[in-house]
Amino acid sequence: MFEALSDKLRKVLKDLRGQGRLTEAHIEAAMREIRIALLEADVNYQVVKSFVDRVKEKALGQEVIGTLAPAQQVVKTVYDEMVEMLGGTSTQLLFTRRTPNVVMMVGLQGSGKTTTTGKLAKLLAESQHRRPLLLSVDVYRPAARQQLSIIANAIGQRTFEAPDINDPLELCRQAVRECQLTGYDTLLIDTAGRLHIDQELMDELQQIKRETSPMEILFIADAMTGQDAVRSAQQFHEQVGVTGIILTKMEGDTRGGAALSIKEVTGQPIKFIGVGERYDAIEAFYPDRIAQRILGMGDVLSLIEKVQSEVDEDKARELQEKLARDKFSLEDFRDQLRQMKRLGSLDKLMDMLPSGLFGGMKMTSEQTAEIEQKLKLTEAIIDSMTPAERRDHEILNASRRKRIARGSGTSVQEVNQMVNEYTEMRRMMRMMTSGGLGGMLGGLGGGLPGFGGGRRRKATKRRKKKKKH
Ligand SMILES: Nc1nc2c(ncn2[C@@H]2O[C@H](COP(=O)(O)OP(=O)(O)O)[C@@H](O)[C@H]2O)c(=O)[nH]1
Ligand SMILES: [Mg+2]
Repeated sequence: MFEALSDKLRKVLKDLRGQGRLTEAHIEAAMREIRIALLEADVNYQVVKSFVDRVKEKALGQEVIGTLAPAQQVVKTVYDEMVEMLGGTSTQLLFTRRTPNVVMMVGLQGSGKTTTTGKLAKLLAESQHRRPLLLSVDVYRPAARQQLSIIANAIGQRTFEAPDINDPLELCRQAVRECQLTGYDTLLIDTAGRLHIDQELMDELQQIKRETSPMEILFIADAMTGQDAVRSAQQFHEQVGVTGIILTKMEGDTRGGAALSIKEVTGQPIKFIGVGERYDAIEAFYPDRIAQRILGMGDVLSLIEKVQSEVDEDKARELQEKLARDKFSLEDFRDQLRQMKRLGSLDKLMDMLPSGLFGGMKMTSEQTAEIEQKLKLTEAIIDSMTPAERRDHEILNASRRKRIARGSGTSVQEVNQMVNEYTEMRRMMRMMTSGGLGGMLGGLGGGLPGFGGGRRRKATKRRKKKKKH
């Protein structure tokens, strides 16, 4: 997917990052290349134009904010705008409590409607606890209904069968009734396709829509047909009104023109992509992940890789167990601090986080410097403890604290504060032990001494909110 475009864009952005000082001319040149790369990827001309205009305006207009280098800012702008171009946030199928919720699959012949109906049924049944009934109203081709039955069989789902009925509307009526009688909560209707758009088909789809009041009308398009897919999506949308798009055969589409244009042209989001002939080859569509894939968002990905390679898996598991059993000692805490230091400066670490993470939490360089100073103090204090003290902070009485303060060149007050923050952090970390990387980063951004309590709580809350989506 997107190989050609990805190669080109990565090169442009790498060159940009290689510039010592970024001038307007550099940005202009980069934008020219990005424009060509997008057009070569078969992205709609208007979409390319507005994309390049937006990036250029932001890249040229922006001041140097915070700690991002100018080239990084341009990369980030390209990324942000690409996420927008792909649809912004990911979009789930909408379901209500009505029985059944109807999902209509529409599109041209050969686009993948029947296959995708099966894939979607499997996905909904297996990962969203829905009970789907499948219905083919493609009464024009004898093999069409049989094809859906075979697929349904293969995925362990049921089709509504009424071989004697050849009227699509009557089939819909009966299938809806069947759902109501037997408790299927989702009716997936695989509609007939044509090689080209014709009015007869559009009329039929409108009638089915009126008859079944679908929650979702999904336009299925073959991604490999590029701008043809975009054009027919637009026409179907005008005539029938679609609520979302599924692009099939994405795994074979090296250019990506349809994926990059269809949302902006039709206004409707891509909800899923088909990535193979198998019935599990369907994925929810996440604009941010796709943009990262295209741009090789090294920044984000390398951060994750870095964290993963530096933090030995076994050690992480051991740590989790300790946290769970409330055995996270000052010794472990110091290990954590050292591990963090190996990841690089806090500044660099924060830079690598995408703006979406933590709701765009950004620190000024003074703040990071302050935290880094504090981390150094913390390490010095722990260094001045005896192994027994590091294993069990409860034995830290007044005279021990005094000795530690002297040894680390700090004050008793600073030692007290550090110990308090450590116990508070222990409590916090216990609450997010199951967080994996998120928990780890949460620990980084939220649980560390040096952040005020208010900020810490806010960061945690924001992350929780994100998870719900
Ligand atoms: N490689 C690949 N093939 C697909 C995908 N989705 C559908 N197909 C194939 O496309 C062809 C047409 O699919 P079908 O569901 O019959 O299209 P319909 O005419 O719209 O119902 C079949 O050979 C499918 O196996 C996909 O995501 N990837
Ligand atoms: Mg079909």
